[in-house]
Amino acid sequence: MSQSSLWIPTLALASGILLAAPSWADVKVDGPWVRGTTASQKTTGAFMTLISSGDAALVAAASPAAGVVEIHEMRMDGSAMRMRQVDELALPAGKRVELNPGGYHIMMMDLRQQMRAGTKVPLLLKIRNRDGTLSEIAVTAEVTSLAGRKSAPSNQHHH
Ligand SMILES: [Cu+2]
Repeated sequence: MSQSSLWIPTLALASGILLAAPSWADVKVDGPWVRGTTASQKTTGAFMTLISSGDAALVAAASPAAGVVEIHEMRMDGSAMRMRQVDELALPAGKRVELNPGGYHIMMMDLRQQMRAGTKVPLLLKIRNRDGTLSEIAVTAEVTSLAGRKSAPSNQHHH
């Protein structure tokens, strides 16, 4: 049920020109999922693993299923877990950046419909490249049950 990864072709590849340090990062999206909701629930979270080929940052996200979409961070504040909005999430070259229920996540608010398990939700991620240019990645996230998913399945490959 996992979806194939999405890659943005670089301009360098498209034009056939080899650049020593391409400014456009290829960002791979692994295992995107959205937590299911009840009929009355108006917020939920979207989670995934991002791996960028070059230094970049996730600066915004959008979805037709939600009126407001923000990048959030969950962190301990004394003895309480709190979340707050962050301007951006750094994607250092080659590093796996996890968005999960205990850390960074994409907060979907003002939901326009119930998130039903097994359905798919489109998300658009806005990435800022090292040179300041923006690129967008279309992601299709699978809605899980209300209990969600504990960890990214891509971390648990055994052969
Ligand atoms: Cu949040």
